[in-house]
Parts: sequence; C-alpha cells; structure tokens
Amino acid sequence: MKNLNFKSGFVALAGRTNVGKSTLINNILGSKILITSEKAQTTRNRINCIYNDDDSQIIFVDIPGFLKPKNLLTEKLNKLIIKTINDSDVILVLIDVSSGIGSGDFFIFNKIKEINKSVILVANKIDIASKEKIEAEMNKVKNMDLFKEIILISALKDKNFDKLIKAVKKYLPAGPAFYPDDILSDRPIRNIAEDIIREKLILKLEDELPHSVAVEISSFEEGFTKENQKIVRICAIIYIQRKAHKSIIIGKNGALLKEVGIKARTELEEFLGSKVHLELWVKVKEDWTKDIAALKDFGYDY
Ligand SMILES: Nc1nc2c(ncn2[C@@H]2O[C@H](COP(=O)(O)OP(=O)(O)OP(=O)(O)O)[C@@H](O)[C@H]2O)c(=O)[nH]1
Ligand SMILES: [Mg+2]
Repeated sequence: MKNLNFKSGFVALAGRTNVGKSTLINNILGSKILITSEKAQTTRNRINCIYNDDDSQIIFVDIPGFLKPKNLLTEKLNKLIIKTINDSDVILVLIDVSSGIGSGDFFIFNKIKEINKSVILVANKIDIASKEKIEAEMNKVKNMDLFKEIILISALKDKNFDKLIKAVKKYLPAGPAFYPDDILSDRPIRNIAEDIIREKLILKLEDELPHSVAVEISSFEEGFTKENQKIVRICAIIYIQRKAHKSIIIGKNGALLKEVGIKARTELEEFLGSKVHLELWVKVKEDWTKDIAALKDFGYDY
C-alpha cells in the first residue's frame, strides 16, 4: 500500500575538508562506500549514498570540502559543491568541534546563507572534544539564524545518528523513493575501485602530493582462476604531475607502491567479494590539475 507520509530527498553534506563528511555517511549506512583520510581533499566527486527506512529515503550527497582555489581542479571542485548544495533539499553543514570553528567555516556559512534551504549544523568529533570546548564552540554559532537545528555527533563513534536522521526527516519533502531500496550508492564500481586505490596512496603520501595524484582504471576484467575461483583483474594507472614525484610514489626498491598495492588489493577483494589481481602503473601527466582535458579524462570536469 502506498505510504502517503513517505518522505524522500537529497541532503548535501557541506563543510571544510577533513571535518568528517564521508566518515559520517559511511557509518550511517554501515558500509564503506566512501574513502576517508586525515589528509585534505580526500573526496573529489559528488556521490549519492542512499539511506532507507520505513518512512523515508534520504539521499546523502557527499561532496569535497571547500578548498582555497589554487588550480583548475580546486576551482572545479568548488563549483561542484555550490551546484550540489543548490540542487539539494536539505543542507547539513559539518564542523569539527575538536579543532574549532574558524574562518573557513564562516566562509561556508556565508555561502550557504545565499541559498534558501533548510540548513542543519552538525557539530562532529565530540568524542575528542572536552565539554568546555564544545560549549565554547556552540557559543560561536548559537545566535546565528542560519541553522534550523544544531546536532552534536561523533561520525566515527556512531553517536547521535538517530537524532540527526530525525532532524533531517523534519525538513525532507513528501514524495516517493528515488532509488530502489537495495542499493547503497549510484556510483560505478570502477570509480569506487579508483578511489580505494587513491585512498591507500594518499594515506602514505605527505605535503601536497595527495592533492596531485589521480587514479584511472585502464582495464577491469572478470574471469576465473585455474581452480575455477572468480577473479577480477584490474590494471590501474596512477597519474602524477611532476616527473620528480615518480620516485616518491614508487618508493625505495618499489616498497611504497608495493604496500599501496597490497592494501588496495585486500580492500578491493573485500569490496568485490572475489579474488583480485591488481597491477599499478605510475605515469606523469605534467600539471594535470591545471589542464582542462586531463580533468575531463579523470571525471573532474562538472
Ligand atoms: N575522532 C574523530 N575523528 C573523526 C570523526 N569523523 C571523522 N574523523 C576523522 O577525520 C578525518 C577526515 O574524515 P573524512 O570523512 O575523510 O573527512 P571529509 O570531511 O570527508 O574530508 P574531505 O573529503 O577531504 O572533504 C579522518 O581521519 C576520520 O577518521 C569523529 O567523529 N571523531
Ligand atoms: Mg570526504
């Protein structure tokens, strides 16, 4: 029977880089569909992640964190953020209470003010912030009329998700589900695989390097081993923008690339539910973060 009280809509997650947007979505859905890291600019796409319960379908839209524009890539990513929040029904603005609310957060609040939507402030990382710190941070925002609600959570420790879902539902429009109820994300498997490899890579890299790698799967073939076991053979290319970075990515005697390969393969096997053979290549694409054709190739031109 049709449920006339059913609600459904798109909920964008805005916020600085590293505040825990992707971690929150993964843990609400109970499945690692998004990559996360303590480095900036981990998320580089807009990704719909689908939460279902008896009376709603909430499509959480993960997006990159707002970045200081410094090349074409960051400009494109910022554009994607604005477009996504404009297209959403509800906006969750995440802040990190442990590091505190700063000018980067206020910049985002001001951007969102220009858009007429229901906005919920989600104060994350309460597991590593003292009561006093949380109170001090909340004092900075409690008189702002931008937020319909303020919810304190820990994305990592699954704290207060019920309160958050309840708050989101209040502002979600009535209407039928957009997606079938048995899918978690609308992302092609290849993209997820590319991100899994990029995550393992950025976790090992320092400074600016994580921001200048891109991963592209050049072949993805399903087959069977001699023992008749399912196997996926994946060949991926890691693009860097300077020749000088090649030796860093490969590591001494190939050690770094090997470690990344093993970690990525293990997670890909879990994700794909089959054996995986993974081959990684490193190629230089000079200044690709400033090159429109390269951005298009990597799927970063929106
Ligand atoms: N202690 C603690 N750490 C958290 C929490 N939520 C996220 N983190 C950590 O914060 C880091 C950043 O998390 P992400 O989910 O990648 O952050 P993001 O906002 O998606 O970052 P971008 O994709 O770069 O915009 C990771 O190391 C997470 O483990 C939390 O509730 N508590
Ligand atoms: Mg992210």
